[in-house]
Amino acid sequence: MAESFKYNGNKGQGGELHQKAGDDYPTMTTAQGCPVHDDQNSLKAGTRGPTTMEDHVMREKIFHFDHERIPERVVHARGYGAHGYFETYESLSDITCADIFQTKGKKTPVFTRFSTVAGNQGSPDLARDVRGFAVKFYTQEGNWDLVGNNIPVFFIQDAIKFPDLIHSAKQEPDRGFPQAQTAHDNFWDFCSLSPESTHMLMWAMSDRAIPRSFRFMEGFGVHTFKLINAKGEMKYVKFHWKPKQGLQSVVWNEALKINGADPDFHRRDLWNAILAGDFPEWELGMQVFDQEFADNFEFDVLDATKLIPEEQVPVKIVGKMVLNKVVDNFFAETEQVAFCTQNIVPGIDFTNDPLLQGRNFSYLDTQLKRLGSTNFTHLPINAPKCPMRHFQQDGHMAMHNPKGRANYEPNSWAGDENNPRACPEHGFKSHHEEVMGEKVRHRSETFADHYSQARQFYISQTETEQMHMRDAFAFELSKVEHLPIRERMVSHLLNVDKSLAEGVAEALGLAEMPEPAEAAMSTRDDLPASDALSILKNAPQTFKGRKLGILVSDDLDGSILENVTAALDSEGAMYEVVAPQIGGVTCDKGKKVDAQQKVDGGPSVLYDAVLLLVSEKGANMLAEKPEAKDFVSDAFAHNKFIGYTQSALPLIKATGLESKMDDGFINLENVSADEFVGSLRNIRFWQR
Ligand code: HDE
Repeated sequence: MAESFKYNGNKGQGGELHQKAGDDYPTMTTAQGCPVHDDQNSLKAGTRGPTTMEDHVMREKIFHFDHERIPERVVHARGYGAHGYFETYESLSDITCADIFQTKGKKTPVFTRFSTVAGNQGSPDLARDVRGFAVKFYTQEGNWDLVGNNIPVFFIQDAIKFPDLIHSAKQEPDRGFPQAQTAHDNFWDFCSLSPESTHMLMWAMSDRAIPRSFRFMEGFGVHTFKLINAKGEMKYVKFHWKPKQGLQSVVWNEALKINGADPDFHRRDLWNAILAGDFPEWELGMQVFDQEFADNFEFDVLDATKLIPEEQVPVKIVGKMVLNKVVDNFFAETEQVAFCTQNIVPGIDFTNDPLLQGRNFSYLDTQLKRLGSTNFTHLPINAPKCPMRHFQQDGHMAMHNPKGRANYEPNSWAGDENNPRACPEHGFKSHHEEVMGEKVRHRSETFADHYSQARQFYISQTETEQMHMRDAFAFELSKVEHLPIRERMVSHLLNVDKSLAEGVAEALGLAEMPEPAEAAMSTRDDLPASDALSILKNAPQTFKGRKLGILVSDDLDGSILENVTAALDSEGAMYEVVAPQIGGVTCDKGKKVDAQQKVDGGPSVLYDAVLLLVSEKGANMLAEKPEAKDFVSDAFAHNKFIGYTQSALPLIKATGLESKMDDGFINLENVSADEFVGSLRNIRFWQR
């Protein structure tokens, strides 16, 4: 007798016992649980006859397939999520009664989704774009969603402009392109007509918009929020995420090539790091300030196009987030997760930032469209992990259906677990704030300075970063076909920094310099540089979590390979062997070396640094291969460190770089493997 098998997929009532389909496979069933005997042939009248209507197996299979897609997110469609936890460093009970911040060492589960903004779901990861950084904390007093970005300011000051901003950034409506890029007329038309976007444009044209990976970027709550303590006292707060891995970006030419070589570069990176046990961590920081600071600050703290420099209000580190588990199912978790800015918990509250207020409407609304039912909160990824009792009921796909008679309030059916009441002591209380004023459609005068912080951001960058920004503006505007838009944009840049504007104008070949844009307020030149705004000034000084690409051939020097890989292991770094053929090579000691990539599938843009470990014969052979020459010349052009041995010189020569070999080329015959890995801690050789 065949042994019985317990089907462990959809758990129906009463359990399902089917006979096992084979030693290793359970029996396939329909969604109704009916065992299927053949799912590769439809039911036909005769082997060559028409398919019958009664084929419930086929009809159900195709019906379900036809409805697999749900609307993608209108923005942030392309994203990648992971699970983890947040750990509180110290009790913050003096400033907030939020459950997660009460006890030192408390761990709260989280789900985090990173995303690009403009591209559709299948767009490449390395688009020049803002990155979403959304965290759902499953706290003991409800879900708190900190739905942030990797840039601390935003393009617009009022939510009513959001549909216009996004329409302008996404594909143009007549032609349906370009995809996942802002280098087109509509975007720059909108921005150049909305001077409030200038500060954010500085960030978007900086290296922040082409991060090396999600693991190497900061996150920001952007808006000013409120913290409320048990006594009802209020402080303002801005939230920051600081990657313990350090900050790192790629260069633009590299980004373009990564998009071709591996459009999933960022999601693959996160997946691989977590599976390798190299769990990425971010520390949560708070800039906490009071009403007096807000009243005296140069800008309005309700204006999301402004930040507060860390030098003015230091970031207090309050805990860390560790992402340590990839999803089991992309759709169920990453796609169905529904972030809502209005998911807030006692101890945290909103401010009147008009962008935040609009977001509070938009997120709930969009989830209904996307997930199709008010019951999206019943999906495991969205459901709170604390008790949840209310009288909301029914609706499509209701999964949370309490027993009992009480479904209204007030009622007199006491003593029932499913008969909750509001709790005056512990319930969420909005911070009391006096609000009065005329009903107006006016932008506050305090929001009027659009250029001063843009200038502050620019002067805070290193020369290399400033050059990247000039190039980015020039690249994007070069794709704008309508010349007045280019000029209008340069006229705004003139209000930010003259040399930036001139550099961009020159790269665009503008015949004449336009007049500076008319400004509601003139640019302040008294705001000092803020080092915290630069990536390179805060370089990580570690190669941990980074990856070396090792280009090999037969007869490579096996002892160097062994020493370098051992040094990388002790640094906590990764490597991949790139060989002329995927079967790998044999080293000079006769040992087999496995390859993870074939040279045309593993270009150097996928690595943080490269090592050319080839025999002379191998170098001569690779010198004939364009993809091997690109491996070297791209690494050079992208300011990467290039390790080599004398025998690699024929390949280097073939790329024309022999006369340009600088200190970024490191000869492994002259330095130890540890010293080589030590140099890699500088990440890039920017002097080049
Ligand atoms: Fe969003 N935004 N947003 N946004 N946003 C969405 O919600 C919206 C803004 C951000 O991984 C949508 O579930 C408005 C700022 C992230 O699932 C939508 C305004 C910041 C994500 C929406 C903004 C963000 C979204 C689309 C102007 C940084 C992805 C799908 C007032 C602080 C979350 C969805 C995820 C997603 C509306 C501006 C961050 C339509 C109206 C500022 C990280 O509701």
